[in-house]
Amino acid sequence: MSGEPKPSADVPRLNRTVKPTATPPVRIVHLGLGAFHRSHQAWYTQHAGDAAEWGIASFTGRRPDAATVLAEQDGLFTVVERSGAGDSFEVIGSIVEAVDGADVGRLAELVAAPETAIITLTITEAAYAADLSVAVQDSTPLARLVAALAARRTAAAGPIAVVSCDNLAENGTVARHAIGAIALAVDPGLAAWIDANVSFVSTSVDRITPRTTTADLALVASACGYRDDAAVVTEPFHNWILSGDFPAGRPRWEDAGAVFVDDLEPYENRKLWLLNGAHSILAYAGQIRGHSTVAEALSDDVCRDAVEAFWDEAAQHLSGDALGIPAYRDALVERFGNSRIAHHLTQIAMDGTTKLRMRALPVLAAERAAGRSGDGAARMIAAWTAYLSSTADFHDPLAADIREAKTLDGEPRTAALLALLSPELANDPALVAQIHRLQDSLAATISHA
Ligand code: CS2
Repeated sequence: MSGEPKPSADVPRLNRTVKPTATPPVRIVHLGLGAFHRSHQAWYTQHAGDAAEWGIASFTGRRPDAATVLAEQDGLFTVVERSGAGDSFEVIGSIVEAVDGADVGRLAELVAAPETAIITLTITEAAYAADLSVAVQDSTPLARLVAALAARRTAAAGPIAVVSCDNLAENGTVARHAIGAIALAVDPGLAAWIDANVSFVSTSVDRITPRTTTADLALVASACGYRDDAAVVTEPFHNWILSGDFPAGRPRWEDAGAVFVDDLEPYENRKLWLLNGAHSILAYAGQIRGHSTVAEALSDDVCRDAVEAFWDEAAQHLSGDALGIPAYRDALVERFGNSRIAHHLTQIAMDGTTKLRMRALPVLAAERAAGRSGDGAARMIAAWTAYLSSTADFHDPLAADIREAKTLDGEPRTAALLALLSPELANDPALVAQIHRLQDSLAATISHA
C-alpha cells in the first residue's frame, strides 16, 4: 500500500463485529499474504459452495505489516471489483488468521494439524530459485515450509497438498524440486516422507491486482462506511486452472469458476506468454517511452505493435481450438485497456531475470527451432536491456550482476545482460547482435517519438 490511509475518525474499522461474518475453521495454510492472495485464492475460497468448512491461515513473507493490519480487522477485507463501468464491493471472510511469516512456531503448529489439508503459495517467482544454502540459513518461505512439513511428519498428520500459485511454468514441479532439495539437505528421511505424502499441485492463476493506493482506501471508507486498510482493487475477470491431487480434500473452488484439468501446460503457456509476456513488453518498452501504466502503454502504437508481434509468434506454439487464442487476445486487449485500474509498470518491471526466462525464452527458442527469427520475443528481451540501461532504479534478484554488466557498453553489455537470462543466449553472437539491434531500433523509435 502506498502511503498512510487518511484518518477517518467518523467511520469504524472493519472487523467481524462491524460486519458479522462466519468464521470457518482453518484447513488451508497460505504463504505470501499479499494483494493477489486476497483477490484470488481468498476470493475463490469464499465463493466455494462449502466455504463454511474452509478457513485460511495466511502468513506474510518478508514483513509482518499485512498480517498486523489484517489481524486488527479479524482477517476481513474488501474486494473492490473495478470494471470500466464502475466499482462493486464485497467483504471477504475466508482468511480467519493472519500471521507474521517469521512466526515459524505457529506455521509448524498449523501445518502439523490433521485438519489442515492444503498449503497454497504466492511467494513470487524469484523465491523458488533461491540458492539452497541461502534458503536453509536465511529461513526463506520454502525453508520455513520444509520445517513445518517436518512437524507434520512427526505428528503423523497424513498427506497434504502444496498448491503453487506463482507465475511459473510447471509451478508444482518447481515447488516439488525446491522443497525436495531443501528437505534433503536437512534430513533425507524427511525428503522421503515428503515424496510419499505431499502432493504438488500445479496451477495457472490470473487476476490483475495492482497495489492498493491511499485513494482506494479512502474510496472504500466513503462507499462502505468502514475503514479497511487491507482492501484490494481488482478486475472483474478471474481465472484458476489446477492440475493435481488433493489427498486431504479441497474446497469446491469449481463453484467459483476454477477448472481442474489433467494437462495444465497449454493453459499455463497461454497465460504466461500472452498475458504476462505482453505485460513485460509493456513494462519495459512502455517505461522507456515515458508511460507509467499498462493502459497508457497499450494505447501507444509502438508498444501495442510489439505486443501483437509477440502474440503472433507465441500463438504459433499454442495449439488446439480449445485454447480460443483469438478470443483470449481480444479479452486481454480489453483487460489491459481498463484505464480505471492503474496498473503501474514499475510493479511489473520487477524481477525481470526470473520473469523473462518464463515469458520470452520459450517462445524465442520455439521460433528459432522453426527456422524463424523470433524477433517478437527477442524484442521483449531488447526492451528489458534498454530499460535497464535507462535507469538505476530497478529491482531484481540479480541486481548486483546487472550493475556489473552495466559497467560495459554496446554489444558486450547486451551479451552480459543476456547471460543473466541464459548463458546459451550470450554465447550465440548472432542472437546477441539481433537483440542489440532491436534495442537500438527501439531506442531510435523512442527518440523520434
Ligand atoms: C504481472 C502479473 O507483475 C507481473 O509480472 O505480469 O502480476 C499479472 O498482473 C498477473 O499474473 C495477472 O494475473
